[in-house]
Order: sequence, then C-alpha cells, then structure tokens
Amino acid sequence: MKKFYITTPIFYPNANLHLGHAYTTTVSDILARYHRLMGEKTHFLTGSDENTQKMVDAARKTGTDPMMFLDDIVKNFSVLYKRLNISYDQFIRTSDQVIHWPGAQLMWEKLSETGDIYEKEYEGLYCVGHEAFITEKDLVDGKCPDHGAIPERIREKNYFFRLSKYTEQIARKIETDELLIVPKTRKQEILSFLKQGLDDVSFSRPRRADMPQQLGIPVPGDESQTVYVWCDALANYITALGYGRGDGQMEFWPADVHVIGKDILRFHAAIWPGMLLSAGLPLPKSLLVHGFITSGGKKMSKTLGNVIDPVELLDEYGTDPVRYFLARHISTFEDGDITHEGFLEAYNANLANGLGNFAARVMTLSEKYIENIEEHIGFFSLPELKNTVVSDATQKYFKALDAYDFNAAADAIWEEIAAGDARMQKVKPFELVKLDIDKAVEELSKNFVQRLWRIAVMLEPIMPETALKLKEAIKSNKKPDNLFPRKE
Ligand code: ME8
Repeated sequence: MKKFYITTPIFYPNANLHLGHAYTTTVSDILARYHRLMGEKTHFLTGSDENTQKMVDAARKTGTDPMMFLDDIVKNFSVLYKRLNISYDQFIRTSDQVIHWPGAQLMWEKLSETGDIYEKEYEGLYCVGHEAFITEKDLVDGKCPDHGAIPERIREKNYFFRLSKYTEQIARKIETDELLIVPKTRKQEILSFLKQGLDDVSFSRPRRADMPQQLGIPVPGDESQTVYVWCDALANYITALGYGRGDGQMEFWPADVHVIGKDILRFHAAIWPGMLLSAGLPLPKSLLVHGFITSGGKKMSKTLGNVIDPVELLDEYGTDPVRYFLARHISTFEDGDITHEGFLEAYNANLANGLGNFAARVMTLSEKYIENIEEHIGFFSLPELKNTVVSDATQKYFKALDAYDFNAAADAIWEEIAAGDARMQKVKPFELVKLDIDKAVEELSKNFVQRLWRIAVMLEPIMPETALKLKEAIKSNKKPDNLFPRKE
C-alpha cells in the first residue's frame, strides 16, 4: 500500500493561532484527505513547539504560570483544528518527555558521533522572536525588522553544529529535486543562499534559570546546556514516528511533504537536511513553501487594525466556506490577500449562487423525475474518477492537487459547476417540465445528477462536510437544505 506522510510546522504556543496558521493547517489537511481518499496509508502530523523562551516570556507578561499558560494555548490549538475540521492523525508536543525527548537526544548523539558537534565561545545577537541568532546586517534602527524588538547581545559557551560541511551535498539534492522544493521560486531562493556557503549553527544554549524544568531538552552529557529549540523542533518530524523509542522503526519516514510558510524555508531546506545527513537518515521528499496572508495588501497587525481572526470567520460563515476561501482565493505560492468584503463577495458568488444554487436546481429535478436513483447514477469514488477521467476539468483537478496547487484544483471544480450551469441555460429543463415530457427531463436530470456527484467527489478534500451532504442528498434523492444561505 502506498504511504503518504505529511506534516505542518509545529507552531509556537506563545499566543493563539491566527489565520496564517489556519492556512497552513487547512491546506495540509486538504492534501492529507486527498491522499487518504486515493487509498494511500496516510499519516498527518501537527503539533506545538514548546521548549521556547518566547512562550515563557509571554506567560510572564500575563502573570500566568508558564506551564498553565502553555496548556491553555495548546488546548486552543485543538479547538481551532476541530472547527476547521482538521483530520490530523497525531499531535506532538515537544515538552513530551516520553514521545519527543529521547529521539531529540538520540539525534544529538548521532550528530556528535559523526563529529559534527563542537564547543565554542560565542558572541552574537539573539532574537527571541526568531528563536535564532541574527546579524548586525539584519537590523533596522537597531531592531529586528520582523519582530520590532532589540535583540539580546549574548556571550556564552555553545555547542555548534558543523552545518557548513553539508552545503554542497544539500545543494545537489535540491538542484536535482531529490529534495523537491515547491514552488520553483523558493528552490531558486534557497539555492542562491546555499551558493554563499552555510555557516555552522549554534545548537545549544545555557539552561536559563527562569525556564521551567519541564521545558528545554538537556544536552546529552552536559546538563548545564539545553538543545537549541530549532534543533529539537525539527526533530519532531521523526520523534513523532518513533525515532529514539520503542523499536525506533519509522514506517512513514521519509516524509512526502513538509508544508511550511516562506519564513522558515532556511530551517527546513538547510539545517534540517544537514541534520539528517549527519545522522545518516534519508531526507524528506518535498517541501511545500507557501506565501504569507496579508489583509488589504498589508501585513496583519494589531496597530493597523486589519487582523482577521479565523474564529470570527468560522462563527460568521462556518467551516467549509472558510476552507473554501483559503483553498481557492489565497494564492498558494505567493502572498495572498484577504478582506472581509472579498470573503463576502466570494461566498455569495461561488457558494450561495454557484455551488448552492446549482445543487438545489439539480436536486429539484432529480427528486421529481428520477426513480430508483441508484440504478442510474454511478456512485464512484475519487480513485475511480481519476481512472476514468471524464473532462478537462477533472484532469486539471488531479494534476493540480499532485502539484500542491490548491487554487487550480478548486478552480477546476468551479469549472465543472460553470459547465453545469451553462448546460442548464442551454437545455432549459425547467421549461421542458412545463411541456410535460417527463422522459426527456428524466434523461437530462440523470446527466445533471451525475455531474453533481462528480463535483461532490472532487469537493471532498476541500469541503468534506458539504461533499457528504451532497452525496447523501443524491443517494436519498432529496434536495438538501439550503447549503449556503445568502449573506448581506
Ligand atoms: O516558526 N500567512 O512557529 P510559528 C501564512 N515553531 N502563514 C503564516 C503566517 C501568515 N501571515 N504567519 C504564520 C515556527 N504562518 C516554529 C516552527 S517547525 C519544526 C517549527 C504560518 O508559530 C506559516 O506556516 O511562528 C509559518 O511558517 C508558520 O506559521 C510559523 O509558525
């Protein structure tokens, strides 16, 4: 049986998840559902990145105990995932000393055995927002431009990872697509970064006195140091599967795709491959690197007052319309924009009118004119549809999902709907009804219902509840309740 292993980044629990996180997780879910429906043995991993200073700082600001703060936020992750209908198979927390720590420490030991860990006195500028050292060059007015904060100047003993050694090997794997980076623009971006040669990375920090004991993985053999949070975080993709515990077998490794945002490309396309090469493990097969969501053309920010809360959208429109919007109207590969007006317009035009209206008209005909629906309609599955490609649109749909192009996949479904609408305009079944020629109407109706089934099957990865409602309506030959009431 073909396997499919997909991951999201593990997000920082220093604040509730916002629309950007919802985006990554939703498109990952679409891929996971697609591969599951295609009959592949799928494992979908997500989680939270907890050995982090920024969470402790955030907790202190609110005067809450860090561990309680952490548990609360992580609980909110799963509440949001539930509302978005995210079908993850596993949620990893990197504070988990049973699931995660042994593997993270084993990884460290492997790098060390290879001779890739060494001690060094180090001085640098640490940005807590990035959880990484940044350079003087990166600063604007003395501040990190991404986080607006003055970095800490740190002078300390660290263990370093000899990443520089792997520059050429990593570049070759990326060049040849052995590690496929989608889209090509991100592949080019990382290749030109690699051309400058990789620097070694600080891979540990002295244990901070104010860090709870339950957080921060001790460096094997030196308890005064904790493993650098990015080193431990990246390892989650294998510790989740059993690296470092049990029989250590990792059925699902290598990952088919790590889905990430453009901000963490270097960690995933340089440090992570370097770690895996050093530890003698295979590299993931691909990275899907999506752009950032902006609101009204600007970065979402509290000061600008343009932050769009996923929960607000879910309250107003429900799960599937939000999934629909993210899949179809946010550019996958570049930055994508969202506004309340744009959402409302897309909802009314394509869900209330487009899909909802088409489904209602088809089922009105079907209910009235088709007897014994199961004799006339093939209730085919997604793989069956793939094997009997019936239209350009279906072909385009499968190609798009295989290329992680969610906009194009959704467009293909709406092409099917538009073609159905156009046909309805042409053959005018509701006028034939008045002429009392039932047989002809029945034939036309079968055709329309067959198309609606096809639409439902293609919708399933993107809008699972809607797909189910449509399929149930067809099987019981009953017009569904108003799927998408018009909104003002
Ligand atoms: O970086 N638009 O966690 P994080 C789209 N813990 N996606 C966005 C976004 C936006 N405006 N803002 C954030 C971390 N994201 C590490 C990851 S993985 C081993 C460790 C999404 O909470 C996008 O996927 O800062 C981005 O890469 C991720 O959130 C960063 O999440």
